[in-house]
Amino acid sequence: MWHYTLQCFECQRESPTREAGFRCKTCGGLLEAKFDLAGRRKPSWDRRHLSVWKYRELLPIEREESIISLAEGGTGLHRCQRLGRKLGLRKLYVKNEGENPTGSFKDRGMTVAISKAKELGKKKVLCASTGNTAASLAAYSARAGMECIVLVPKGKVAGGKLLQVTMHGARIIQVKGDFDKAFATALELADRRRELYLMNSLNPYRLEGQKTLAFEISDQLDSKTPDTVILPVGNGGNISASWKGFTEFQQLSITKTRPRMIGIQAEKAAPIATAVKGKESKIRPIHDPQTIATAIRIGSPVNWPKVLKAIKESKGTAETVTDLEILQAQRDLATLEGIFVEPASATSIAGLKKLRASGKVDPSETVICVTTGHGLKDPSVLERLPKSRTGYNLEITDRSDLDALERIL
Ligand code: AN7
Repeated sequence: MWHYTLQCFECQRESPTREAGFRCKTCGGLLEAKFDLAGRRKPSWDRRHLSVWKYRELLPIEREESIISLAEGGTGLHRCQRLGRKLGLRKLYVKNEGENPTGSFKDRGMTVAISKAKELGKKKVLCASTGNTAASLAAYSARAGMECIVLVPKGKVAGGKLLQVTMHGARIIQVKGDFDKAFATALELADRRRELYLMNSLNPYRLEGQKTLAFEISDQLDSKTPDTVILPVGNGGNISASWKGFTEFQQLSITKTRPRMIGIQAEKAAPIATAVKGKESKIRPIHDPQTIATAIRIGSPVNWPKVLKAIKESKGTAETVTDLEILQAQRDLATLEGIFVEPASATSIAGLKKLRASGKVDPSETVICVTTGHGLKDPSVLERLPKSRTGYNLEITDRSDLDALERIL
């Protein structure tokens, strides 16, 4: 590990790296790990296999024995020619984060944050979640032998995620209301009971793990920078961590330029996209957000200052998509490319389609859509599929039934 400090994202004041808490003690701003990269060269990591821990010099873990891992990262960057043709793009790639151990990108951050929790001597971890953070934390805390408590919005978490949390032995508290209520409760709890270590994306160590998404994309493209990276946005941890990753690779002269970052939100859960489109410098939280993409059903995203800065600095933008557009994009990716993602992940594809139609993405661009979670997470989508896709019901009793079946095929 190279030397780093924890700094306030707003006032730049340094916090001690042990017992820093999750907000700047002076101004209440978000915290961020800063590696001093001036004069540094790229480490000799080319022969290590692609994974989160390939980049351990740039991860804030002091001792290798602290690392708790389930083999995260190293996900595929898939060239998508058939879908690209449909969307009018020559160079479209999907970085499929559903290939992580618990089926979502959250594992990148969780392996680092749980390793940090171990280094800090924590025994009990806590998070609020729309599902994937909870599933990931439940798995990693089991692996670390820690107690785990998750708060989720009651009745609004996809079935696969609930199954994961339960299977890994975490305690689930179902909170009436939406994610924002569950998060406020978790914050309060962590404040009252200091032995509970908060693992939401306010935790700067999680974002350090998540920045490896950008490192991997750069490595998989042989240090060529894509023009545009499109991600789903909920709390905004992933898009801001990815931007930090692209920035660090540029500082190390591994890449020459940085891509444009584009965030996609569901139409009725879009505080960030609304602020970006309105050129506002603050977001306005949304009351009672709605979308079929339950993973990103978030009205008051905690990382919004980092997201607005990433989008602005990168000359990117944000877009919204409807539930119908999300479901269509989910099916397009599955049928044209064999990649099955959950609805929240399909927003990156749905958003790209809209941005192509409005001319905000050009046919010659190299575009990466990040798909953040596996399709099996949310089996409830089956009920939303058109009848023509769910198959025929036939009773085969004699030859004439078989003849009828043959005629259909
Ligand atoms: C599949 O699990 O917030 O913008 O509590 O599960 O970094 O929040 C999940 C978020 C995108 C948004 N795609 O990422 C949680 C949670 C999927 C997700 C996001 C989430 P951020």
